[in-house]
Amino acid sequence: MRKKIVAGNWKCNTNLQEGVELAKAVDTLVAKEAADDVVVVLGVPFTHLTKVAETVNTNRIGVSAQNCAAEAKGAFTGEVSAEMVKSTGAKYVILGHSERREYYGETSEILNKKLALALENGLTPIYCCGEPLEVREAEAQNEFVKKQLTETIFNLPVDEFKKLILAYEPIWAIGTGKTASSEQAQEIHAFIRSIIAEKFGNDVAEETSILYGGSCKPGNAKELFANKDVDGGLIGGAALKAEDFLGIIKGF
Ligand code: 3PY
Repeated sequence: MRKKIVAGNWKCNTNLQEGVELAKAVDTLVAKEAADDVVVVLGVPFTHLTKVAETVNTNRIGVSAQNCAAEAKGAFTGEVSAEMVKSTGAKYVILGHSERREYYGETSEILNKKLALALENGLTPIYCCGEPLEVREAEAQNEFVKKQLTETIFNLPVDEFKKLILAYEPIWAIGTGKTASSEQAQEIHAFIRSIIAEKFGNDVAEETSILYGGSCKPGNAKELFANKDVDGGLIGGAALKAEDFLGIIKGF
């Protein structure tokens, strides 16, 4: 049985104090109201990792970075390595988010280095893929996503691949209020699972959790998560309010 996962991506929001308050509120609500079989992850800014990991019950809530350096260590001013992330108590790292690809020029080559370092340091990558609007309009989303995966995570040995969580995030649905319809989400999730099966076999494909991201909210989580190939969500704006985040977790 593959895992059901709801991961928040706070992006560049909240100062440290606000972040700790939010983490506390999520921790309390999750302890009281969330189903035990849903894995909950908080993707917080680097500056918050240690404090958030000290604040939440890390047996229940996983802490995630939103990025890590493509180098292990050295003269790379401003970078935060996978080893540093791990040393804070974080267990996950979001990699390949479209905002990183688009605004910070993260290519498949860079992402391969980040993936290798994250895995070497025992972090679980939450690996994002997804197409921009013009690709969706040209109905070329499957080829686009396949290329993103073929150039990166499909190069991993199967035992490493099995450690990943995938997130499909259509770029046109990120922060726009637009959501892929439940059918659109199911269709591409099923496609992603089928290409994982082609590459690594059915058993691996069946065990891989594929999250949906892009304007997922309490109001649409239930419908999205009801799809057989949607195993949870990577949540942007709605993860910044504890009640909304819980509402999404309860979508299962
Ligand atoms: C969004 O839902 O806006 C996201 O980008 C989640 O990562």
